[in-house]
Amino acid sequence: MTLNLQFMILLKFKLTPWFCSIIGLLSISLVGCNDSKKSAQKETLTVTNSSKQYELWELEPAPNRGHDFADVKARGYPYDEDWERWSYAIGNGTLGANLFGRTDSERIQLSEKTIANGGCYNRGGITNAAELYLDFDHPSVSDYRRSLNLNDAIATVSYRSGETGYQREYFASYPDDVLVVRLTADQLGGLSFKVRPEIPYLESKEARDSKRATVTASGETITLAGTIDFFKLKYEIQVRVLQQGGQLVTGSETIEVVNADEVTLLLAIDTNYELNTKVFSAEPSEKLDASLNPHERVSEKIQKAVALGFDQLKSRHLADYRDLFARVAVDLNSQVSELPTHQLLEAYQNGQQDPYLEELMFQYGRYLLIASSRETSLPAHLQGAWTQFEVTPWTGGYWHNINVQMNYWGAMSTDLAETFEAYIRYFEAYLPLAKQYAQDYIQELYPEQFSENPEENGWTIGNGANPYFLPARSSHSGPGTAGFTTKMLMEYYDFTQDEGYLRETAYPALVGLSRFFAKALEPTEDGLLLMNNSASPEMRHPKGGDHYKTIGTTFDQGFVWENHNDVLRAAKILGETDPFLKTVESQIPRLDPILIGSSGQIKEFREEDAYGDIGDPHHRHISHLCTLYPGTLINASKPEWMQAASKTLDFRGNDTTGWAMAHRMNARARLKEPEKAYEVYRKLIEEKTLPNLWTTHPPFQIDASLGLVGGVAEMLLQSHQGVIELLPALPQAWAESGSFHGLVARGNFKVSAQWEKGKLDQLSIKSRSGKHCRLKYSGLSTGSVFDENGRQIVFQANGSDEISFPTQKGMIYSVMLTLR
Ligand code: FUC
Repeated sequence: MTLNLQFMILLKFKLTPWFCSIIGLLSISLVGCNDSKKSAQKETLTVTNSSKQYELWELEPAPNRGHDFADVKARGYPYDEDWERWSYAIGNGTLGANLFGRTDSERIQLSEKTIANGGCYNRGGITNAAELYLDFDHPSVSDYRRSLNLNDAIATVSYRSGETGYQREYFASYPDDVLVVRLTADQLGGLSFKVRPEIPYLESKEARDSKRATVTASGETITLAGTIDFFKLKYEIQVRVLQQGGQLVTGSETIEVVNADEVTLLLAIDTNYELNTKVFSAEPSEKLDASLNPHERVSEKIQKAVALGFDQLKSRHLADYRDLFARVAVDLNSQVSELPTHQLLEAYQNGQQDPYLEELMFQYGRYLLIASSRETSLPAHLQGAWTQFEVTPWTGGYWHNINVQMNYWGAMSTDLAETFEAYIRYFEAYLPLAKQYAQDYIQELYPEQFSENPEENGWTIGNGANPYFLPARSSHSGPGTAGFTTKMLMEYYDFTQDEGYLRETAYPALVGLSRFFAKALEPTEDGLLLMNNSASPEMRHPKGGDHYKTIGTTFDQGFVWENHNDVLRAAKILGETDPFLKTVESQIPRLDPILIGSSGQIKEFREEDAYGDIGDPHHRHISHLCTLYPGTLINASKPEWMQAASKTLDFRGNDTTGWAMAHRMNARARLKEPEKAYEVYRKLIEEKTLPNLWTTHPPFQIDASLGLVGGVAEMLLQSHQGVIELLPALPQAWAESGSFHGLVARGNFKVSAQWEKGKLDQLSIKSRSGKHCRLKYSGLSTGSVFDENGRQIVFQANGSDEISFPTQKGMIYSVMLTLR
């Protein structure tokens, strides 16, 4: 375990003797505030990480009935139900694979984030890279089991056919950028199968999606080389077959393994895509470097992997992955289930309260985030890192009116900030074009505000981006969409406290956006500043029809408020004194971002009176509550807004799509409504979760799976108001006892806690950046604080529930709260 949880704060609340006996460890005599160092150490309880195993597993292979073309009209795409519901996804941020675990013909469906055709909007969309079949021809087997282990990011298959036992292991290595499949049999010479790749969708009906490809086998290698016309994309996939014992029979497109003892398959993918500004700004046919051939890069990856060999590949994969995954544990007092995953889900859907599944979904979300977004990859897209579609719904792109942000809602708080670096790289690459869009916008609409110095017009973006395309505006999501994006950039700083990043990336991004906003806001007669071309994402006119465009929606005004305030905060940290900051300061009081309507609701539109006057009252988006979550404008210091937000959520209801439930869950957690947060979490699992635990919009989208990670964390720990609040939204269902380990609070504090009967009884905090620590929990100020050397720390109390004290980087502090 890599957790650094040696340091802790031990809290003892107003424990009654019966409570002490229940929690056993605390049944020793309680110490007073002035007790000695020795007593403090003696009483300090060690919070350790649990090593609970999280696994998806089944006793049957995934079915593979292929695409259903019958209802293409209704859905708009052929539906590969078995892929979506039953296959297991592995990935390394760049390459993704869906595993079926079959014994007749195993299907490994491959994805790579830059393999794109014209897509549904003629501006690029990811498409299925290839299918790799392993023909075993084992039609009847026994003792079958397939699994996806989340602790190790390794999938397995095992079964018996005749006299022989077979095993497979699959993983997608980030350090070595290869997919590895290891096949063994318990009898020497027992392994015979054919490796047979297929390039799907070569017969596209649409010219924009057309592609050409060849499959050639030679010696131990099969090479798939293709071109997709739309972006003149070149891609290559190599499969290397390494066998021990037996022999290989190489055909023109296949390799047959005959009577081997064991086999390792290595697979690498690459394309001529390079993430840079040109890939967004150039014409489709000019975006990529035609002289670049991925062949060299793929061959190099394979050669390196061959040189390392299976054992090293596996240990390098495990070291890389475990370092991320094992940082956080959440125990909701559950037992590892003995049911295959689909039965576990069915039992839950039938009303069984099983905290194991609730933990599993949380850890699965963290797994999927690591598998779909890494430091050097593109960000996680609408389907994470996976697609089997020829034309992926919504291009499988980066939807900026909530979806791409939601992908990272759990990244910082569950100590996976590295995964967000993918978005930072992406942002830096598209920023020059986003600046051009701001210039165009201001020049066209506010020529009097236009500045000859391009930096002074800032930047802006629209909604539906992808690795090749950045939209300037959206027909249904207002300019606040860019503020939704900078919120993520600021959060990365708030959690990591990386000042270099704040200075070089986040602050310029925030200032740039505030500059754009400052020019685009229109003064009203009553002295307000309102955003024109404003929309509340995807809301339509009262009687249906077109998207509703107006002035000053809560979404747009709210994100201007958030960005303007974050700029000032960042400037203060960095000691920036740009005179433009005065403009920002003067605009904030004129934004009037929150209005309460006659139904007691947070208005979505200024012209709305009662709830539901405009648009769909049960719309999936709750854009007018984005300043509650992920923003901070609606917070506990404004109880009337909190109440109105709660009412608004009640009106909106939970009958909605997958990701929309995840937003409601986070919003309810922020409102400190534990039962309502839990209710919608349950509903997301019951109604929008598939047997492979992917969540669905529908269709399958990754956002809810990743958004719920943030939701669970938000129920256990909050820090958006400058104070670390413990167990702010702990529902009855989790209250009996439980713990979390390694969640991160803003200020870069690593926090672990344990509770019993709804009350905190252990808390450990490591200060990773040496910032001032503010803690909040009922009765906290009657306690004492000790550092890791047992030295008592003087803290300041703010009322009975809040304390604050300076910390030293790397130091651990313990607080003891005593019986009085
Ligand atoms: C947003 C949502 C849709 C869908 C799409 C990909 O625009 O409103 O429901 O999730 O993104």
